[in-house]
Amino acid sequence: MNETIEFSATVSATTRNGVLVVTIDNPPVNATSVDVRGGLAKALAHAETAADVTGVVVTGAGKTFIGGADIKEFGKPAMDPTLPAVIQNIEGLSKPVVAALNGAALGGGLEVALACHSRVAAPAAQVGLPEVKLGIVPGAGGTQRLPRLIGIPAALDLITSGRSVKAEEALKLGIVDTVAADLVEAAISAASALAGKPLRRTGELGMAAADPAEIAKTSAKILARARGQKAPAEAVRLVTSSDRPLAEGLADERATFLALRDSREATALRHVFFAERESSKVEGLEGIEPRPVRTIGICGLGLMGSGIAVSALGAGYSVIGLDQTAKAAEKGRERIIGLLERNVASGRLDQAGFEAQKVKLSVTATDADLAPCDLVVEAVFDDLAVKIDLFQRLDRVIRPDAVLATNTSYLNPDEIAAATAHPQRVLGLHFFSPAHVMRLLEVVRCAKTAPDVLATGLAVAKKLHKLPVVTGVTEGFIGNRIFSAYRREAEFLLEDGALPHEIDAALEDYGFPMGLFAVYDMAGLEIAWARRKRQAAARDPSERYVEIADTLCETGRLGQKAGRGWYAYLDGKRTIDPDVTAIIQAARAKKGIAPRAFTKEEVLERLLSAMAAEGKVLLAEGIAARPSDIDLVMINGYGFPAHKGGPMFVNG
Ligand code: T1G
Repeated sequence: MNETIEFSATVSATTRNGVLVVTIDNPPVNATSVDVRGGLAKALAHAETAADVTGVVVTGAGKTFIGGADIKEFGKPAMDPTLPAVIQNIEGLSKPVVAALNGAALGGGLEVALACHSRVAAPAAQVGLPEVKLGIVPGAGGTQRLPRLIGIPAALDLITSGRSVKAEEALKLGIVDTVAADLVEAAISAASALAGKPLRRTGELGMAAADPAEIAKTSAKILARARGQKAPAEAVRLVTSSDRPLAEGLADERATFLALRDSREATALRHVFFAERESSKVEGLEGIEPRPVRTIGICGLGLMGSGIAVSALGAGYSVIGLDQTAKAAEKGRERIIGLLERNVASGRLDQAGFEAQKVKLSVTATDADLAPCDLVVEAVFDDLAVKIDLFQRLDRVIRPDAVLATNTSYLNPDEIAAATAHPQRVLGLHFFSPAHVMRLLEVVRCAKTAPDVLATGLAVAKKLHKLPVVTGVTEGFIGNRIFSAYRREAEFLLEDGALPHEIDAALEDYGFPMGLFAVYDMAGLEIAWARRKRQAAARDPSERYVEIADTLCETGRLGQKAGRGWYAYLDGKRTIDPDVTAIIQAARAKKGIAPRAFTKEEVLERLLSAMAAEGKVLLAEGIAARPSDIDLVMINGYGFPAHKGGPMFVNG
């Protein structure tokens, strides 16, 4: 084997059969840092002049090809060589350059590959341009080269969604030319075969004809979905105008990228990106091994339990479902199988996957059948006595080292744990409904939860592809504590002069998919009503209390299912209900409040401040470990627009 040439600290190469095989080794994801860019530039210059080099292969060390530009360098002055310059060198090299995609080629990573003259992917590789998820657009040729390679419609879909595609789909789309298990060998052969031949330079490819009406329709849909975000709109503009001269398109793209990179929206989304990677780092758990989990028991196979089961089966766990009777257990199985069948119908799961998951599911009405479980999650009726009784029964059938998790939303897990033989093995896993869809998982650290049990909860959350946020014990944990505070402030606003639809409009303009009162109606008013009635005796009479929601419930306005709540639902359509307006006006008069109009800005200011104030209390109480955790909970559990960064970021 020829000697290795070190072009920089992170870029080295060896020559094999006349091909310079360049490897990028910049852990953890081979981001195109300034050292990587410099090393690549030197390797290309060497290849151009070295007589013994007929072609180049570029590949990555580890499990990622290139994870993109180094997001940590954003906000710092750009250092030469810039990525577009390196990419220009690749495309313009006189000798063939072949990308050997050993893993994820994302953002700038795919842009490097697009400038290569051919692309070979390993079967496990994935490619994508996720920049819009960071509030920016591709800044190194993606919006100009990808359409030239796969056409404007396909490029529009990938760039505005930011989704990644696996190797097989990339092959079908024409992003990669070959999928090969023996990756580098295949890439070397491809480079040798291209030596001395005219090279396919992506930037010089003609643009495949596309139906303007189709493009206009797709673009309109994307803009509607963007809900006012700038990046998707700019991506649409750049891609749909990419049939102009390459240099012009690249200049426009770069200027747009730089402008967006420093925007509030991009800063917010970068905050969320890093927050998501921070949330599973829990102080004091360094070096603590989670307990092995292979079989998960799920007690209660209703909406929540069946969702958790689907999530667990999808992650490769065996699942034993328990319900009160054989009939209920069988009904639960049908519900779970039905959800799996929906995954097959939607293409999210193939038939083989369906069969493999189905055989890993068993259901029972007999507690003792849970004996093999390493973890048992209860999702039974949210009543303390019911949960305590269940956990005490489970104590008698599962191993002492098995982990017990409660999915309770509002009960005190410490009280449940205290009733068991081994409280150290109890924690909360608060899933959000539907549990097989929602990423957020509040991992509740009870007073006695053992460190390795908490580590087990985090490890299971990661395997379930959930976003874990650790919370201490308080009523409603992080999410519902903040939600209660923000809902309380919204009801104060009603008394002060605003109306439900005005508050909802302000929230939807801000980027919430649905306003608070519309969500309230969808979830139903009775659960909050029951909790308020439970708390009535202990309520501090000096505290402001709004009776409007109680009046609605007392008059049968229990929400969408009842046909009326905060709104009226005529034929399912949500409409303003003058009777509700009258109830609100009467409540104001009863307290002698002279109502005033509120602008959307004032409504938002009050609601966002209420969220942030409650967040600060949760931090002071040690319930939340860091402000960014609170942002993640509100974004992933309550519709807070990610491109605003979260209530703590906004008020930071
Ligand atoms: N820059 C800097 N650090 C990054 C990074 C990046 N692009 N990607 C990941 N990290 C860090 C991450 O913070 C974590 O750090 C560690 O790597 C492992 O990440 C010009 C301008 C590649 C699929 O958006 O999707 O290119 O917590 O836990 O699960 O047009 O990371 O260990 O300290 O996610 O194996 C576009 C973002 C950038 C891809 C690997 N690229 N990254 O997943 O590891 S903008 C992206 C990912 C761009 C160009 C534009 C994933 C991954 P720490 P991880 P993973």
